[in-house]
Amino acid sequence: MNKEFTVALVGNPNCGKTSLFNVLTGSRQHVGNWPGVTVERKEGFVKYQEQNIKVIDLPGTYSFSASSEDEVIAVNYILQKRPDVVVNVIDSGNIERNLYLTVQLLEMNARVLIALNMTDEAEKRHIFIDRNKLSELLAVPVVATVATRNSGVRELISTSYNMKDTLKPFRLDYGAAVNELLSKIADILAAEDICTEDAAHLMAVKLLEDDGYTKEVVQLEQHRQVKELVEAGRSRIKTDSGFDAEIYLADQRYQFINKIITRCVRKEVPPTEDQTEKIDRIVTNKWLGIPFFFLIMFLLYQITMGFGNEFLGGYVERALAILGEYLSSLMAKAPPLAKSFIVDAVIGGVGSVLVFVPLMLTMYFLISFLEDSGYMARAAYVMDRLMNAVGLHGKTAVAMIVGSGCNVAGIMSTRTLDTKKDRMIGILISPFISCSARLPVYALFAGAFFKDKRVGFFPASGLVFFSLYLLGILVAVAAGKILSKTVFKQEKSYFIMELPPYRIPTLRSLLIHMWEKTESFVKKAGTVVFGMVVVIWILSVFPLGAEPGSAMSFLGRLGAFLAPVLSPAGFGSWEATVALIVGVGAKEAIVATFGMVYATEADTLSNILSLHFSALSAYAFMVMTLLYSPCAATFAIIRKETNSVKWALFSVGYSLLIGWSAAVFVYQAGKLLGLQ
Ligand SMILES: Nc1nc2c(ncn2[C@@H]2O[C@H](COP(=O)(O)OP(=O)(O)OP(=O)(O)O)[C@@H](O)[C@H]2O)c(=O)[nH]1
Ligand SMILES: [Mg+2]
Repeated sequence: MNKEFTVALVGNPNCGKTSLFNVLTGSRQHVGNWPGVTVERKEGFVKYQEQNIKVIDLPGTYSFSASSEDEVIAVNYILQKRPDVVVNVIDSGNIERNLYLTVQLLEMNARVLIALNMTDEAEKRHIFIDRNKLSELLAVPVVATVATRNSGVRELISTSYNMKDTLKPFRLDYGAAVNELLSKIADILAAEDICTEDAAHLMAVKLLEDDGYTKEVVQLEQHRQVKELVEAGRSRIKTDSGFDAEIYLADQRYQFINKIITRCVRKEVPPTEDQTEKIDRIVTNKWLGIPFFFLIMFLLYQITMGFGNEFLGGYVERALAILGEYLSSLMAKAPPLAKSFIVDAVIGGVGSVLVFVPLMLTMYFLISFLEDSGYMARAAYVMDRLMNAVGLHGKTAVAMIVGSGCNVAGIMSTRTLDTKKDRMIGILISPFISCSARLPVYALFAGAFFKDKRVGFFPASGLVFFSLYLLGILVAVAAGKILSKTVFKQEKSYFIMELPPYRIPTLRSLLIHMWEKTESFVKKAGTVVFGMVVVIWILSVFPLGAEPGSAMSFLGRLGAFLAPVLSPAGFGSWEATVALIVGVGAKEAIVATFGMVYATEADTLSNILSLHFSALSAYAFMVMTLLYSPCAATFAIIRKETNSVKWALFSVGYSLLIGWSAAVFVYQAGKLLGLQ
């Protein structure tokens, strides 16, 4: 069998790598119109002439000076794994900046193929690139692509495959003296196996630039001879050119790029201001930006609740009720235990979670729209000011927005943060963000207590959602502020986020994203949540002799034992206690647990809940659900990303404390104010 042929997609953030990866391999990886969507390496396959070609999607990077975790993943892969072909994806509208990475790829002897992506957009902006000329000047093949329209993609793969035997070395001319010095350093790096022969030249350039990441990779401190050469070289450049070496080298690189650009790019300046700038004058406006962001999130929750849950969800609820009745009539003569399993655990437990599928569909459709249109990047940009005011890094805002889908994704997105301090804070505060798995809990209670109530034009339930979302952000920001003043004291780092042009999302990509997320919600309900429901169902029917599902069952006794702790928050019943315990596994399971312990054939769950809670204690319960503990999946990712069980446990401990205190505060303050 032939050795596997590997093609890696490499390029600046947000240039369309994942879009190309998806059309090439038929995958459904997350695509979004903001830099930093992909933070992990992904693999897929494409068949070409009976050969399976492995395609690798990587996080975006601007250069080989990786500073954040996601960039390190990309750069390490290219340096160490040596894919057969590097497909350098370029955003044609920003070719100058994108070529900066290209030059470095060429300097490390990678077998480069350029994919000039987004040519549609470039043309709309009157930017025309002569790709034959570009190919000639850089001596690499160039293919024009439009990933979103699947154009040029076959050519991309056939060209990659057919260039497997050609590789021409590339050397940028930095001036005779520097060239000589670079060869000298590179020779030692290769001879002493400090890095691979191919990477040696680029590493030498980067060392002269005093690049921190490269110094770490080649362990410069341990190689005296190289270190001395580098230091001597840097001071020589300084004396000869009058500039620091990094400035001199970057300048040479840009001069080279500019020469290329003048020969193969034609820009006709568009006569009018483009759409993006017009929209941004309002959306990123100093005064209007933040209110606009909150308005968007407010509307998001209104639509999710009003249209998704109450309108669409109503149909699903009725359909499931009919199915439930049918199943229980089928089971009428079955043994009581079997009947209880079907009615309580399956229909009551898992069924009560599935009612929220329309809510998920709506919410993810809207979130995808915000991501794909380019608004997400603006949200981070405007929130940066707010974040900075409390000493947090602006990109933390991305974690907060992504986290409102799922906290695990939010935590993963902190990989784009540059310093360890910012990253740790981002990770530790992400679990406070109200994720979509909490929505079913809010929706259940809102259905019981705030249904059909309106505040002005808006459904009260939507306001409840929004208030919890705001509370999540508030607590996250406050916790971040405290952590940055106490545990993680360090100097401030700066936020740079490129604002991509607005793009009209393709319906296909919105539907795929919406479906992917909802599918995983349904799968989770059928597996993890179902598993938990089975366990608590067993605990609820034993010991034999005690009435199943009563306070005397094992489950009831466990709940009753811990319930007094929760009494000050207004929900000290064994059922609520058990639900919260189970919810540590997955927040949706809170709904499933109520569905199971309160299951009856006669009445809806909402109606039964209104017998056990007041509107005030229901709200306190929602606050608790929001804040009290990261779920099991979030715990696991905190452990993995911080590489420490201690920090993961810390996050559980401090959020339990915060969640409990907040719930007690809400309930007690509410009572004092005479609320019920
Ligand atoms: N008009 C147009 N849009 C494109 C094209 N390719 C990608 N896009 C859009 O560009 C945005 C970024 O696409 P991604 O595939 O997520 O980019 P990426 O390079 O993987 O980004 P990161 O993972 O953040 O580095 C998305 O909104 C895509 O829909 C293209 O050829 N034309
Ligand atoms: Mg990507």
